[in-house]
Amino acid sequence: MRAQQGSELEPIALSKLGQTERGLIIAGPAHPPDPQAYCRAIATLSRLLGWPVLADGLSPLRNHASLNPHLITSYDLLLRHDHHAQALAAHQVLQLGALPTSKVLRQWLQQTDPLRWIVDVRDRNKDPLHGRALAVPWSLAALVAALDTSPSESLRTISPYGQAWLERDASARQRLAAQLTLLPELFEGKLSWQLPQLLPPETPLVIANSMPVRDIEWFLPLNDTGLRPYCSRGANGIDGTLSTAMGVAQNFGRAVLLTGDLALLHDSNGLLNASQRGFHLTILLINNQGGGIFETLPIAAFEPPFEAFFAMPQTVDFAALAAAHNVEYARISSWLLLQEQLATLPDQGIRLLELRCDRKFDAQFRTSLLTAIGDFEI
Ligand SMILES: Cc1ncc(C[n+]2csc(CCOP(=O)(O)OP(=O)(O)O)c2C)c(N)n1
Repeated sequence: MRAQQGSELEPIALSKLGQTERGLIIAGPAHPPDPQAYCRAIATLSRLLGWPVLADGLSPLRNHASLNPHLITSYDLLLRHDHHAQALAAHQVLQLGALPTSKVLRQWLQQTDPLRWIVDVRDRNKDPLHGRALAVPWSLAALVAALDTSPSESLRTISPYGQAWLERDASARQRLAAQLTLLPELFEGKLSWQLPQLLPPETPLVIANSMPVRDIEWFLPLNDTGLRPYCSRGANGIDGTLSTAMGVAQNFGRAVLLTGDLALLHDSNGLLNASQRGFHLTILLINNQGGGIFETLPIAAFEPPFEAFFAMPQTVDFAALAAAHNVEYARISSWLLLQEQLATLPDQGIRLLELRCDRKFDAQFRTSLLTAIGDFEI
């Protein structure tokens, strides 16, 4: 079934949607002009259907958590385990926009094959999984209005299936917090977990591809800071990252960029004339000396050629790079120092804050953490 732009939802779709308690809403990346209205609309959908909401790290939902009591953030960590994956299998999914990055989520959807309604006003192929998907080229507001006025729909309480998700998610989030709270190491994942506590409210946050976008999905906790996440997923390129952040900072007057070293260097000419800009940008540089993402590939066990040809460590002196462009620089060697630096953002100028991280330690720690968090019985 393909619903037509501007038409009523086809009766078959409207009557089938919500005809199961084993239903899920998946909210992917979104940059709505009014994030609160967007989060409220999804909260209404969740209540109308009685379904919980898997909230991507690139969705505003996580950062307006009190508007919706049915948000799930640990889906990737839970679905790594067969007993959760089976118990939580869905019959129907309402997918808002593109899918989140999580490979685990995508594989689980492929294996369990729920009927999916993909709500996206853009007219293009929206299902990279090529599964049982129905295109709904409607705005979120139109969908809410259609479901809200349908006589067959009334406000529901969250389903027992939804409760099962919420309980497991709460346990996983607690276990994650217990692991990360006192961790002294500058672990890359802890940065994503801590950012809402560290940044001023409503900070626009540009997130680079590679591990930053994944760490945000795995670790960014529910919060009410109104943080505004941006990421150019596109073809997942690491090109143009700094210039994109400059554009976001220009738009909002200030922004923070979370980036790896190779992504920053790919676009380091974005710093040209940086000191003359009328906005502020703080660059949070995770310098783990190369592409940490490749540490999880089988090739990482083969040395040579792993370091030289895959990880590609670089030896750039970032303090000197910053000085060359008249950019403020600070090396961040502790969480306390980072907290002090981020408590308030300057109005103007570019700042480069360098966290030197241990690529191999972080990759191993991340892998064991991601497995351990969902490793519990309910
Ligand atoms: C334009 C472009 N070139 C190459 C790649 C392949 N690639 C994906 S991730 C990555 C490494 C990124 O390293 P870094 O920015 O330091 O982040 P980390 O992996 O350490 O998180 C590369 C080269 C890409 N995605 N885009």
